Amino acid sequence: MKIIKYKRVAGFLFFMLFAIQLNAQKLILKYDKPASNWNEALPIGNGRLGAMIFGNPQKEELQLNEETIWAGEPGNNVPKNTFGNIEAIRKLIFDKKYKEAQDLSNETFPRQAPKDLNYGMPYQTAGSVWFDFPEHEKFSNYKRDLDIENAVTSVSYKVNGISYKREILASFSDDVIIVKLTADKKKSISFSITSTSPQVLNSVKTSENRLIFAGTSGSTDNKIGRINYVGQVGCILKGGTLTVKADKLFIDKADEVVIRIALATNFKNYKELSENPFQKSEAVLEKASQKNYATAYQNHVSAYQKYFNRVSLNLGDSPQSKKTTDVRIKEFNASYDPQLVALYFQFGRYLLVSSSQPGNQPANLQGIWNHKLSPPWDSKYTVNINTEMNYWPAETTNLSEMHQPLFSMLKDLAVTGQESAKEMYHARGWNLHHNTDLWRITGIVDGGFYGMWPMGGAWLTQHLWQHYLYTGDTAFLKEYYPVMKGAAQFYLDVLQEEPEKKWLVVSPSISPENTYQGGVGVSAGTTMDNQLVFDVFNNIINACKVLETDRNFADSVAVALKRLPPMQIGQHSQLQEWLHDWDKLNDKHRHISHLYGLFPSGQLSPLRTPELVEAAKNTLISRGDVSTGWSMGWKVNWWARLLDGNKAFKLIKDQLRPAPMESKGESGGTYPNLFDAHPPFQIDGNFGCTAGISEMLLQSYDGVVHLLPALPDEWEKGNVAGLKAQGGFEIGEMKWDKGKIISVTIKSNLGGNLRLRSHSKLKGKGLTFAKGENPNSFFKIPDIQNPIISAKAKLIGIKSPKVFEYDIKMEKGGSCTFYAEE
Ligand code: FUC
Repeated sequence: MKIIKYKRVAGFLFFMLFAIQLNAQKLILKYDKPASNWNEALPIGNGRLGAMIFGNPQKEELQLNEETIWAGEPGNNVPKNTFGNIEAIRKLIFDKKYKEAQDLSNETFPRQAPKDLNYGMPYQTAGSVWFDFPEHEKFSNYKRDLDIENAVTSVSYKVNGISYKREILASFSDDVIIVKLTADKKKSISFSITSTSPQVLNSVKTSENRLIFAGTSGSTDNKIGRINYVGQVGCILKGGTLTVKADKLFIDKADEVVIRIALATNFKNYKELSENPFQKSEAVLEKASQKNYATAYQNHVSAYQKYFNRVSLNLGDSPQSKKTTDVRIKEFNASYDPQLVALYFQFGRYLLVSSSQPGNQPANLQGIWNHKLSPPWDSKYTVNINTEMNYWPAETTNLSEMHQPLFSMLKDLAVTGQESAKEMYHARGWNLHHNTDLWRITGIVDGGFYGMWPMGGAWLTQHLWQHYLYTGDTAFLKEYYPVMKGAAQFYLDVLQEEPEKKWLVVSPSISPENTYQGGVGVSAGTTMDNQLVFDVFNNIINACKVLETDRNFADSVAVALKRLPPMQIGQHSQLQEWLHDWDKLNDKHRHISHLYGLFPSGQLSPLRTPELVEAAKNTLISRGDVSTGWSMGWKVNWWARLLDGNKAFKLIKDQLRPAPMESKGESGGTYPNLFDAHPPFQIDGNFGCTAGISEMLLQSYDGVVHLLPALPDEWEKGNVAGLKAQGGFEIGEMKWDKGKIISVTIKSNLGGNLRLRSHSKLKGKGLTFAKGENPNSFFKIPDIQNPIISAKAKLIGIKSPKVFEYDIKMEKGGSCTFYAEE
């Protein structure tokens, strides 16, 4: 009896150990070699500070970023005296003189920034801090990893029989980068520390016991670099000695060393550079150095986990998860490795927590990680898809607070954008075009083709309304109402009556970066613009209702809303990209902007607008799968909205292909460090695909919370917890097997009717079959006009899966659990 008991206990312990082991393996990126290039180095960040860690035993590099180190100085880039030409371009478009319209746009806004303007400033690196271990050239037992459950990276290896370890984190609680160096033999740690920077103006010196590096950001176009930064490196030793020379710290025979790097700039806000970076970095370093490493580590981990631990995802496991991450990426397409998808998903959440913290700058094209002075597309904010995509996972993957930096940038843009609205369009409110930067520019960037898109405010303000729909936070809505109103005012003023159907349209504009005839993209009433204005107007009308304010304004918006063009289905049975049926059959362009209506907007639904959905699907098929990283990330979301889990998974496979070696192009993938490749590295694809994985498991739009809407065959069994839905609902836990829900618990933060859509029949307390319109005001369905369908289109109808819809009355703070009906 006793023996059996012991056996059981031992068995249980073994199982637990194995489970813990497996669990410990779960959310880790691991490698058996140092990084040989930047795309193999591992990112850490606390929202403000970022570092890429290379893990080379002999010469460790910490490539550093601080989110406000941008070239240039305060100021907008709005061109003067262009309104006349905008009016002339409008006339040419309505006279069908499209080429002339494009020419005039190019002439008015040349491809090269004119002398007195700039086309946006680059985000820049501060340089690197280096640790030199001259004797660590030959090493064995090498391991390097990034543990995204704790937000810490480690390197370990052996030299001459001594085991060395580095642990590096970007502290969320102390606002410094901390490195802990240990060895399993006393007096073994001897190395030097220095810093280098590619910045033209930079210096490195030492004080009594610190390394101090400083610099000034670059001057470019007609802008002078005015960001000054100071970094301070302090060391605390156990045993050994610290000596300083001109530009180096020397540590000799220490048992253990903890290094802290503080980095600050003079940036106060987009118009003021009045902070003192030396004093700031000194104060932060001194405060952080009071804390011992163990406490600092604990504080960091709990500050990070407060956000990160809200969501868990298990899609299954396989022996692949024992391999190094680079090998798993190489083998992903030919292997069964569902855990890599969960890791990639959680890595996206890790990146958002690490690059976007409340009170800071939003994540730019590379989040916060960039080693260049002149990075691709300046690593700024491209808002005709990229910046928005960065924030798609914010609400759905339960990281609502990480959305805040985007909102506060919007507050700035609602001020700076008044200049472009007034000067270029003689309009009230505010707008921006397809780019902005630290200085909140709102004028045209990259000339009269790429830049002729006055829709940045329309798209970005969707995030304000979405945040409200997920959180129900009316104080937030009130605070940001003026930003939303300013965007709506702009479109009320710029809409033009087109001559044929008398619809109201934005003119001039483009369907982002695409053309409908050689070199010509400028036009009026593109489908995406119509969809965006439709959402801007609906949001403001709904916001006025919630806040019981501005009735007259809402009424005037409602009048214009009725005059927007309907969506159209063209001769190839496609969703028309332009007001006229100009779409090319062989078009493989990476932007499929008119599918904005399908995702992220909720204007199209397989159940409610089947013809439009069929047309959108035809468009998506004809554009093909493989494209830039962000384009594939978007496609995952679209296929999820088309309820095709297997096709969405195919796009995840494309996204998780090893990234091509070329540093440019339109065939994306994933680098060994799990960063998305446009190529080159661009972080939007990480966030887009993370959002897409979430969208495959849970959707909330179309009046319902849809459970497991697009589950691929490969994820037959799994569970997820913590995903969020509109109306303040949250998945407590959802388990499925053989593609069917076994059980689901849903929590309600706001109360109200929960309408569930499920592919499995459910049973449980409080469940009734859904009837009529969802009374929950967070689930209003937009009133979509019937499409105009070309006589040449051949729609064959789409097959929608059989679904069950239920209503449950939820109490605020309550939860409910349902099970599959056998
Ligand atoms: C848009 C895209 C490009 C790139 C750039 C940053 O212009 O068309 O592919 O992602 O943004």
